[in-house]
Amino acid sequence: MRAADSLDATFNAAQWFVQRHVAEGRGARTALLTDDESVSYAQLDEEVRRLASALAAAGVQRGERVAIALPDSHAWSVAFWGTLAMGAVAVPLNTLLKPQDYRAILADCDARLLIADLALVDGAQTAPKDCVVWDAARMLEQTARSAPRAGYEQTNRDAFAFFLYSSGTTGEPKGVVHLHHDPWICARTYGEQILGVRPDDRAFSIAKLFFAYGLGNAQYFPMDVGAACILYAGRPAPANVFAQVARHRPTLFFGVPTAYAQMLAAIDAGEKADFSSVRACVSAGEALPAPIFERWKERTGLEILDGIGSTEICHIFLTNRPGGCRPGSSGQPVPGYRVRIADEAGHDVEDETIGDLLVEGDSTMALYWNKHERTKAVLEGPWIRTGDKYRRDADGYFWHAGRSDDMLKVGGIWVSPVEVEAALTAHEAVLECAVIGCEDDDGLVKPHAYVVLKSAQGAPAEGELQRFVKERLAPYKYPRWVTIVEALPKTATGKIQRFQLRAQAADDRKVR
Ligand code: 3UK
Repeated sequence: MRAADSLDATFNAAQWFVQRHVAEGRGARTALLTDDESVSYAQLDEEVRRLASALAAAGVQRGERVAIALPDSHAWSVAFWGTLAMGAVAVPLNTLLKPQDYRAILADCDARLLIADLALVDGAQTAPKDCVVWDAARMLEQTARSAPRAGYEQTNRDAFAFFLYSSGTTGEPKGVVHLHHDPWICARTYGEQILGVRPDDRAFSIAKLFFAYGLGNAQYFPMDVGAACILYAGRPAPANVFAQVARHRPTLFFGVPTAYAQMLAAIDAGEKADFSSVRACVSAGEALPAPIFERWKERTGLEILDGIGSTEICHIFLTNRPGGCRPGSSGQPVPGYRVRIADEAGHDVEDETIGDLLVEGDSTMALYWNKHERTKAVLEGPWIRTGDKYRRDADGYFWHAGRSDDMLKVGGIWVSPVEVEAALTAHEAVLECAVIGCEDDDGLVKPHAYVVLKSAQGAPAEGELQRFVKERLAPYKYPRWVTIVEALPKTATGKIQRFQLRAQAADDRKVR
């Protein structure tokens, strides 16, 4: 399915997902539900147009980047759609990062303006010199003060709409560039044909809005049909999630495998959870182990639809369907996407043979910003290489078989072993180290560090190396296990042989 076959050349995603509902008489419907308010589509549309004016008054031009570092909230939604409404480009930022990460991203995208919760991001410390910084209060003040823009900027359907930063193999940020038509394609494909999103749905996502997964789950899928988005600013610990579900009664629930495992542990420990309002549970970000699917079904009566998506493809392109789940698999292609598995020469492999996954669909990114060579390495005409190894069974179900790089998915979020190794090596006691992924008791991958010390005398105290990494990197990247070893396995040329370590680690733990 191609946008070019269905959309006018002029198309603004904010107009489609926000203003269209007002124009078609659905303005009174609820767009956003938070702990303290309910926001209608009419109110959101007006605030979006006010912010669009405020951004223009602050000097933001069409095509320039507006970075957003806010918790999931009413303000987040106004900031995102308001930026698109005036033809500028939204750059949602992960709120768990460290100052050096923000500095790198804000410089790379050349942000003209940063809207930030200053408790999360210190704008003065991280924003480039000519970048205007608004804290959330300032944004609300500017929005209230500005007259609503008359209409939405008439952008091209192929104009840049938002960048989503993803992590590269050495931990460097990669800006994935999406166009105005991309979320529309995801809504026509996964949203419409797999979820069957309806106007009376209420969507709740554990994955935050700054992830491509969360953005579709709790913004553009519900907003495609005038349904409600439940936005929660806090930490998605099981007790908080259960409280949100009890309070807002979502019909669509989106999680990641680690969150389902934590919720199951909480339920088994006696915490009360009532998922009776939910008609579909979704999991993505990393493979959902079959035992978690089975236990969730036992406890809640609900199936979890595991699907694989990527920041580059915008949302899910392979998925299990209601009633047709094969636990442990990623299901079958979402209508509108073509999926193939290729061998090293680029030829399609036979069923049951592992190869490289390639996907074709019209929500695929335009490019990696400022990364021309990286772009060429993954895009092949309309196809994109996901970097995943897959096999297809005789019934057409796809099974994840690992990554072609060393990248790890931890709690559904990228972790670069190279970045964790660099952080560990900065510790005075560490001579060298290697980080690999090991499975925990739920079958979910977490980082495991193998460390060679400079001297046995200077051994760091228990937990010291983990604390050291947490201080330097986003906390979710720290190694859950540290093993001190005499030496690391190496090739004749001195390269660390991660596969040897993985085999070695498999003796005491199950390893990927
Ligand atoms: C891995 C999976 C097995 C896989 C995402 C839904 O995760 C998302 O995007 P990212 O860019 O990562 C993409 C990579 O993550 N992966 C994701 N889901 C699964 N592996 N089974 C799965 N179900 O390596 C993929 O290439 O962070 C997920 C929607 C939008 C997204 N961006």
